[in-house]
Amino acid sequence: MFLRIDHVGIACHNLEEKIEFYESTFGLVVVSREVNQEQGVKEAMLHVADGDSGASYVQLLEPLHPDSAVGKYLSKRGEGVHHIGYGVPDVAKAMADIGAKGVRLIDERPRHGSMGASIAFLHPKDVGGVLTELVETSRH
Ligand code: MC0
Repeated sequence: MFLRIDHVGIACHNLEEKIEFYESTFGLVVVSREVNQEQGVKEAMLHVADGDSGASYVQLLEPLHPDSAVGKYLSKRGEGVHHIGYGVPDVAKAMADIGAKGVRLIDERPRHGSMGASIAFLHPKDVGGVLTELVETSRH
């Protein structure tokens, strides 16, 4: 069902500071920056590696406002890993298959994600406390 880990989403208070840290400490390179109003985030994708089934990234996330998903997460838990995004070949099919197993889907239909991907979230309470994202992308 999963092709790869597409990205690990990391919540932070200051996107520019965190980009600087990941660039200078790990030598990662920002390949995309976006503001996603629907998700309430300003985010950057930093390329980690390429594999046969596509690339993987670190996604740094700064909330646009305190009552957004990432804003609430930061105030409750502080900075850190916010979610894991798995690459899937067909997000609608993955949603149907996983939903049929009793895992709550946060999204009723795929939404717009980073770098043109179609995404959907699974409820962390049904995935052992891990907010899980399904990512369908044609990028490699
Ligand atoms: C909240 N909880 C989490 C969590 N966020 N657990 C693990 N990981 C997370 N990231 C837990 C809380 O600790 C709490 O547990 C319970 O879930 C309810 O949390 P809440 O703070 O009351 O917040 P809710 O219920 O209003 O919303 C939580 C929910 C929400 C996961 C449904 O954050 C959501 O819809 N997330 C999906 C969208 C999202 O995260 N967008 C931002 C990334 P306790 O035990 O205290 O009750 S957008 C993105 O990443 C895009 C751009 C992309 O990848 O391309």
